Amino acid sequence: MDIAGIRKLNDWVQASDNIVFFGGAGVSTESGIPDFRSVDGLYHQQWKYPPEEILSHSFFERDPAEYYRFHREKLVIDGVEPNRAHRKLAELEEKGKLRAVITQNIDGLHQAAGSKKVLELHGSILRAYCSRCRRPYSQEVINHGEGVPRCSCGGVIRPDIVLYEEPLDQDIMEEAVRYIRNAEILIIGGTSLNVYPAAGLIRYYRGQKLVLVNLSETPYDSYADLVIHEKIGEVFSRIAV
Ligand code: CNA
Repeated sequence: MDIAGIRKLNDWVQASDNIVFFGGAGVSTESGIPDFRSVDGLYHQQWKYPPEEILSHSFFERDPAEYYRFHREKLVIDGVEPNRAHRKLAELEEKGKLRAVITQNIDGLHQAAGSKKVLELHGSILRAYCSRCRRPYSQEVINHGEGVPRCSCGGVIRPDIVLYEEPLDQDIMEEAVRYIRNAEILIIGGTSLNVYPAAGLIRYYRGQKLVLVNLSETPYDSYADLVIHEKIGEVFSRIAV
């Protein structure tokens, strides 16, 4: 355990009321949701197509039945609960220290933990809408139904997530940029920083306290002021509020 690194992070957190967190799939692995790129992540499992292809706009249009098979088997995990990282972030916000959580995750676990200001760059599998008439639907039809869910207008109902090849919501991106640009401490955790444009957000940070908490190395390790290669739930459980 990187005790010195965690102590430094804790000291910085105690002294600040302007922390922003930016995270990815690694934040939810300790809740039992596999990420993409770890050894036991989705990229290393046997599936007919690579996840990036199934989770693309063109694949969804071409073969929604196969998409939904993958979606229900791999993206929807019943009974998951927020872990120590989600909960600590919610507590830091509640105490007025953390301004926003910016996440690439689509699992809704930050909100489940009580976080209020959550910017979901890639949407959420807890929302759905018709791809033709945009009528909203409950998550039940996409996550627990069978076959390809259809709207009364005949259109295919889709999850409110950003598929590969689709643009990110510009309003959310701009808000994320504002939070990052004005942050005193930017903590980045549980992300391989491989997926753009989300990973590019890091360049907007102008402070002196860029913290990376990630199990494996990232392309940005050398930019950070503090790097902790540990499980994020364990690191955050040692941060006082
Ligand atoms: P990624 O590319 O799979 O990277 C995850 C990173 O987290 C890796 O570098 C791991 O080393 C690291 N990691 C795994 N577990 C931990 C842990 N306990 N503590 C610290 N670090 C850990 O995932 P990214 O988020 O970088 O990639 C972006 C994609 C993945 C986004 O589009 C997400 O929507 C998508 N995704 C989301 C979920 C989810 O919502 N929970 C799950 C799987 C994939």
